[in-house]
Amino acid sequence: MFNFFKKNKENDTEETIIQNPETVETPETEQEPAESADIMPESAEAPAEANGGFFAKLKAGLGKTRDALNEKVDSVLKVFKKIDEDLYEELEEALIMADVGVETSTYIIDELRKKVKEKHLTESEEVKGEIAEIVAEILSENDNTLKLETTPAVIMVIGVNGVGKTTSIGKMAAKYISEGKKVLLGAADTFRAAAIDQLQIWADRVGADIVKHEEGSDPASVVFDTIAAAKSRKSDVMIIDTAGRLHNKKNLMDELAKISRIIERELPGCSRETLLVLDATTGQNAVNQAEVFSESASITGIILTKLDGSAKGGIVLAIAHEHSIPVKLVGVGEGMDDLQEFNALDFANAMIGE
Ligand SMILES: Nc1nc2c(ncn2[C@@H]2O[C@H](COP(=O)(O)OP(=O)(O)OP(=O)(O)O)[C@@H](O)[C@H]2O)c(=O)[nH]1
Ligand SMILES: [Mg+2]
Repeated sequence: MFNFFKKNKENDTEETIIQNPETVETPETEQEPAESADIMPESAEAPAEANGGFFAKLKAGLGKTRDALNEKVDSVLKVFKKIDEDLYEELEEALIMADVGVETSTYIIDELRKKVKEKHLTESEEVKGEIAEIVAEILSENDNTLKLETTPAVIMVIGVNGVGKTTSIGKMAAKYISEGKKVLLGAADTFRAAAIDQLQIWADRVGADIVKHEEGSDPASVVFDTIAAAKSRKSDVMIIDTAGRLHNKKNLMDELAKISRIIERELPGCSRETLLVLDATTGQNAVNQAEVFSESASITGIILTKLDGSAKGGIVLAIAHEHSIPVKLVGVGEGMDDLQEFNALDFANAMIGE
């Protein structure tokens, strides 16, 4: 049995993570992490090949969000048949309730007013397609593609405790290896021995190389050695796991900055992604985390995890619109192929399309 997560609990008292207690919400799903860490994901054996498979999975994964957003909008449209102020108000309320955020909900309604005017729409049933289009536009505002152009390319994965960093790294590694790439993992979450073990298990599962040091060692030196190994082994992608918790926020941010400097110095000009992992079940708190991490790290993209257990996927719109950070990957389950590259149109359709 692995005990990574039990350790987590023991450490809870010394944790000062970036969460505003007032906005922290209880995740809607009970996680059983110790169990899930143990089991080889079933879906690893049957990767969804066709795009249709991915879309079906995305739609299923977004089921709760879809219920929250799509159903609410539908019920408003059923009651309000004419396009008038009352309809706009009810729609805005429905968006806010679905965790889209006040600013972004207001923006969507303003855009809707423009479209209604331009197209001379009068019946509320015509509105749904327009909302879906605005949602797709918001999600396409930023470039959602991962840039992994150099050899090695570097992906640094950051985020608060428990959001799904290590799991997402395992899933990414599996994907790149299946594409024939050579993947090297760097265990720079040295805060807990169990974190290093967890990454090692993923490395073994997917057939990636790993560089690791002792618990408590300097994460920047792990990164230094990972870079050296990536150069000598000619790795295509180097993925760095980082600690989600430290004694305080300043330590965490200083550590991330130090790792960044090492990468800049040792691999100048390399393709580099700094991906912030956010747990969709935490709703607006995820948006707060994006704000805090943006202050210290040059985030190039978001990995939004646990969408499958969340009705709060609407936050993806707030993140894309209010923070201009592209969502690059989404986690829709615990299986190895449950991390998908973000596709704005598919996502908009899965969230609010027919
Ligand atoms: N349902 C679901 N669970 C997920 C997803 N991504 C991660 N998880 C689960 O979330 C739990 C925590 O994941 P980790 O990868 O250990 O999180 P972490 O950010 O590395 O955590 P620390 O290292 O403690 O900071 C595990 O049980 C994962 O299986 C997802 O997309 N969907
Ligand atoms: Mg981890």
